Amino acid sequence: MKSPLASLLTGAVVLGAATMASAHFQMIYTPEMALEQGGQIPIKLVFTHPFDAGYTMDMGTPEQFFVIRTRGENEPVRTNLKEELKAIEWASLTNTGKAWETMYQARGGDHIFCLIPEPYWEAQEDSYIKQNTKMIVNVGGEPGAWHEPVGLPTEIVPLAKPYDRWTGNVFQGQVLLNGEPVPNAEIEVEYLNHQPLLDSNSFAAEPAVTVPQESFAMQTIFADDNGVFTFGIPRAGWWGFAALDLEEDFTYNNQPCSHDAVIWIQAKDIN
Ligand SMILES: [Cu+2]
Repeated sequence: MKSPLASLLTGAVVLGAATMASAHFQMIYTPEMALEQGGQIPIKLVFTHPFDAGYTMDMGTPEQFFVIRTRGENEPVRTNLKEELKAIEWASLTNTGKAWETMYQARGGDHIFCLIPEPYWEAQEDSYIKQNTKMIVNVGGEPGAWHEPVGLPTEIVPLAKPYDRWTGNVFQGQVLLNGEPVPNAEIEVEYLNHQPLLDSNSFAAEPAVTVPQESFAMQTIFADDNGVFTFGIPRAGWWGFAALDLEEDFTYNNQPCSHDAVIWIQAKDIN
């Protein structure tokens, strides 16, 4: 977090960034996080601007993509999925970007999907962006280890099940860097506002909601002294949380790199 003075000094830069309608978000998407039963589920990896289905960035080859399956007291089973990925093109409303897909055989319990992407060069910010991302699928309501850290370099550990939130509940998570809480971490929050169309690898043109003012497209919250953040969920659907720039002086190819952590939740209406 910048001090007010630092923000003043870098005002020009901040103003430039503020013209972006919404934030970069790494997605690991599948239609349903809370499945009744196992089976083949589609997984799409897309680096995009989910609120407005905006510019979709070209993903490189992921450094790692794996899933950890946990179920009751059973030992966690880690499966590498990187070799299963197939390259696709994902169409936003304004462009097409390189993305990835695979099919996965889900069984009972929690499946913690983890992506460590190749950093993305963001020329507008003279910086790389690396968003380590988690998305958790549960099958059959069987308990798993959704609340345990995986051990990613940057990670959001959920303090509430990401797949069992009603609309109106809160979601809490703890932001970690190398296993340690990140006090006052800045977190951007976005709603997946355009339905992903899996057959055509694109977003639906129609948004679910419209904003009263541009600030609402990408909400900003801060974690507390323990790296814990709280968000009240106003609407059913997918919400993404991106904790930004968690590691000071992190670099890639001798350039600055924002080392981020992303997690997704899927909320349902209570009725
Ligand atoms: Cu962006």
